[in-house]
Amino acid sequence: IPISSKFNYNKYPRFQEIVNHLNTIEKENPGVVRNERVGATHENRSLILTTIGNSPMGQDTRAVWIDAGIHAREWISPITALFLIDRIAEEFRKEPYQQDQRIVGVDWYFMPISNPDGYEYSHETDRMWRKNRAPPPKGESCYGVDLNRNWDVIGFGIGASNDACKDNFKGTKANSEPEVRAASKKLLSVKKNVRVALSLHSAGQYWLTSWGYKTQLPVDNDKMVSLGKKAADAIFRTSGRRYKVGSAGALLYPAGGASDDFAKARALIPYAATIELPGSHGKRRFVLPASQIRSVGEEMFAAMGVVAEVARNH
Ligand code: ING
Ligand code: ZN
Repeated sequence: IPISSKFNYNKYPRFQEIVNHLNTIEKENPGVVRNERVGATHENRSLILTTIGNSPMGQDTRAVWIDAGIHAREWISPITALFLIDRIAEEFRKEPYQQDQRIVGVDWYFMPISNPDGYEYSHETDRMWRKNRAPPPKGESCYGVDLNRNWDVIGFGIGASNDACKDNFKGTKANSEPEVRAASKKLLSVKKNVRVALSLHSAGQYWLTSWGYKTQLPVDNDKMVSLGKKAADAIFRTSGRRYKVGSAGALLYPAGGASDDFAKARALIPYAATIELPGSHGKRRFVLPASQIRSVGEEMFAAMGVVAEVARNH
């Protein structure tokens, strides 16, 4: 069954609609797709890990890890993860001679919506909300921690704020947030076979390799950039969009405590990157028309072929 008939990818769904569709995909792909509740948010929403693959237990099949929706207002991120889950599951359903062997040759771990409280808040109250909805620290009145500044890894605190009212508030300490605790614990538990870790954000069309916390490049920068360039080529061939490739700290701004640096420095995943998906311009840059969801999904699926191939051969 093609994905098109199953879900409306012409609008941005609410959190519950995402969860419902993940459950539908799980039901329709027994033995291939599995959803697991790996934690709960401050407002008690589920943090979901979706696993795709049919490799026998105990076999060391290479894997890819993808988190999405860490930032509330970057709506294109969770819906792209959902599209990829749909599209990858579809690939597993095909007859072997029709399958993209790169896609079905690895296991996939997705955290498709890593900040459900913030996502819902950005739908209901403040479209430009970025953080989670952590209650204010003692003696303060502002809500929310930047979940891409809270991971317990070298560089924590760099390019982040101590001020609870700022958009890049790092939290009272590393790993203070339930969303980060759940994701990082799960990544550490599956890291053995994971070769590529990606974090989906917006906006700006960048493939940003680690390090994020400093401008200096890692010793294995070349191989990470080379994957980024191959992925950017696949994207360009699919949609005509151009993504810039380079290290996050050098190309954007140094920022520590992000999920990609955690994947590389703590989970020791060889390839780590943050992908800035397309957006609009200026103040509304996180507001991408819903009519673009499918083309972003298709270009990212094309990139996933390259990612899976590298993961499998590393
Ligand atoms: N951008 C990322 C951010 O967290 C980033 C960019 C990632 C910088 C990793 C440094 C390290 O600020 C968005 N759009 O969130
Ligand atoms: Zn972001």
